[in-house]
Amino acid sequence: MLAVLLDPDKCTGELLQKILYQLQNAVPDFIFVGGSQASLSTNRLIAIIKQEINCEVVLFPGNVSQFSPNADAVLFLSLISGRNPEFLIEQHVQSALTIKQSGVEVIPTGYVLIDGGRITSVQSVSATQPISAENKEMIVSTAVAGELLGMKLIYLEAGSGALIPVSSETIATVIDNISVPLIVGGGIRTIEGIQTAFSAGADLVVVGNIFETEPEKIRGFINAAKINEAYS
Ligand code: 1GP
Repeated sequence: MLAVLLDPDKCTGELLQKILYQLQNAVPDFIFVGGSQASLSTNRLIAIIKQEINCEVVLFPGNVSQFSPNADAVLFLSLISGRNPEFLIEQHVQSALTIKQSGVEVIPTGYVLIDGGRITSVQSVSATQPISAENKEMIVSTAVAGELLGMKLIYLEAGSGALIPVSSETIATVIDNISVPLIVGGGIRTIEGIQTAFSAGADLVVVGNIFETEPEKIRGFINAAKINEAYS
């Protein structure tokens, strides 16, 4: 499956119009909404998406400010590759009652940041170190720890705009060791890139950055993911 990631602070004006036009013609499995920075625009973007497109909207929040009761679900992310309590539990405590009372579906997600060849926003904002892409043992142990802690999804993240996406070897090794679904994202810019991740076993691939500069590519990616789904 494919999720198109929209950052509420970047997807505005003419770019948003172009993105909506694409999404009206090819609907992805999910639209993820989120970014690394605090945002007051999440509600507005979700309202526009809901008005224009028939697709599940899943929050992929960088922090508590990005929660919206208008989403269909929220990835309740714990940055388990890092050692910063702010993103392991603090943001969760701050948002727990609001999220519970909203009735929005909550998906506990183990979020694993892997070095993607450059310092990405998630690394700098979270003030955590990514796991080296070479350190397969640490990556797998972290993913399995997330599963054992009860997380329902594991998300292997190279960081938005990463130079090097998570490798197919890493995806395959993690898949072999966990029994919850696997999300993969960060630095995937081509249809071949999503196909590589699917072939390695990713259940859901997230693509965002490339569509901010080339929104006209959205339809092609979604159609390629649907073909892949049909044959898998
Ligand atoms: C980022 O995994 C997502 O958190 C998607 O990455 O923006 O590089 O596609 P890109």
